Amino acid sequence: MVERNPFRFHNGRVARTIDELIACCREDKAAAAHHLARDDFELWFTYMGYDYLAEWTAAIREEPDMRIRVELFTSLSPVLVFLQKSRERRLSFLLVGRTGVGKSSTINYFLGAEIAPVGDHVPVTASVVSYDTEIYGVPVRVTDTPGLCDGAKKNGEYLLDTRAAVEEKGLDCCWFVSTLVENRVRVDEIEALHDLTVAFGLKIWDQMVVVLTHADMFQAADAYIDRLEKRSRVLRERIGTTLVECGASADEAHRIAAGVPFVGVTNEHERTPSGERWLGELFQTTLERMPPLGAGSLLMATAERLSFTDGAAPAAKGNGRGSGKKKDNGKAKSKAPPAPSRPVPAVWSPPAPRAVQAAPRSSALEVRPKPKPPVLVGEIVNSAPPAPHKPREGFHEVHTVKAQPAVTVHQQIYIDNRGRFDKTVNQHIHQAVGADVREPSKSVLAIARVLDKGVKLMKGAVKAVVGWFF
Ligand SMILES: Nc1nc2c(ncn2[C@@H]2O[C@H](COP(=O)(O)OP(=O)(O)O)[C@@H](O)[C@H]2O)c(=O)[nH]1
Ligand SMILES: [Mg+2]
Repeated sequence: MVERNPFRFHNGRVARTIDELIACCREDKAAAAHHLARDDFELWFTYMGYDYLAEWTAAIREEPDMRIRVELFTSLSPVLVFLQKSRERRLSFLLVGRTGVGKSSTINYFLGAEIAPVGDHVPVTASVVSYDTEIYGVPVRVTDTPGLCDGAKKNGEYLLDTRAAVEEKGLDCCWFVSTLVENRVRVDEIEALHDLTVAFGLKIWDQMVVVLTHADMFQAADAYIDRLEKRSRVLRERIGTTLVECGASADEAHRIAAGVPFVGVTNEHERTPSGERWLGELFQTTLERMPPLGAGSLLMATAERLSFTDGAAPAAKGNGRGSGKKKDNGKAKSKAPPAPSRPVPAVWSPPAPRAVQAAPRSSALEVRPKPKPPVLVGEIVNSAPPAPHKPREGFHEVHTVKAQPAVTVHQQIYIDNRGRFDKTVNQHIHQAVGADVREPSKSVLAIARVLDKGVKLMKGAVKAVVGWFF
């Protein structure tokens, strides 16, 4: 972190980094109040180049009650630092799976951007491909491994390339993508998982999510659930065996394999045949497998697509923005078991250790109907000014290409603020910066006001952090 000119408190203490500054403020609230009143922090943040924090500190000046202001400052500044750090790094996904299983389709849908080309041709040459892009200012790299599962001839260099592509800045999540259409685990797939484990070590399994596509191939919910269970079981067993072959002890292999989550998806529909909104499930699961800063980056990249309910009872009726008009709560209930109601904690506390075996659950996320490929509103390249763009109802404009040749709309993801999502976010933030966001008070409304005014990109993500206050 920054180490230029330290901040000197009037009581003689010195903070060299923002973390130290906030720690000092937490210990000595009077000193914090003293410097907040004089706008000293704002000046220092500006000097250090932490514009978001400077903006934030300036914005909370609106809060007349100094006690609340100090509380806001000490509780949320670390969160902003966390988000800023998350935004400055690169979000990195690794995709493994046979050609044609739906890797590109799923990652594009998931990230809300056309990152990897979708197609069904088998690669002629097996070489690692990295797609670098930026989503809402967050650098994103998706590394695809064509050929790795296709029996194409590969050598040690191939895996070295894969490692080089993802390890330079760290890997956030690895998706092993396979299709539900098949019941057997293919030799190619197992070999690929074996090679991958040898190349990356067992640690790659901490970040693994198994994505099972083509759920739409099953019309009956029972048939789908049955296949999902069987396929997950068989794959899990094979993963365990592979891990042992790669040098893991039997216990270790069992523990790792048991912890790998499986998510059934369909790139054709919003819901799986059993009625679950798979995108929310995949989002939640992926978030859980990521290191804290990776989760922060994912939030930052998707912040504009996330929105939050206002804290009214989640399932009983529509709760304000968005979810109310979708009228699908009832439908969801009739098809899938209702989400277990969770008490809203007054104060965040560390979550209980997670059960190793992921239990089936309903997602806390709500997802808009499947978007068509990004809607091209206009492709005006001549001098005529483009017609004013009006986002489709329920969508909002998220990206305008330079000179307005096209406007892309994405789906919104609605997150139930009582769900697991918030807990996961809090957990990540807690791990990353030790920030403990608490006190459901009017101060939080002040945060919302402040965030509405500035720091636009962070709005969704910070709301996610404090979502359950509303
Ligand atoms: N029915 C169905 N088709 C899919 C699904 N996912 C992908 N596809 C189609 O399968 C083909 C290959 O998809 P792609 O994402 O390019 O696969 P990749 O080679 O693994 O990246 C494309 O025609 C997709 O439209 C799915 O879940 N269901
Ligand atoms: Mg592809």
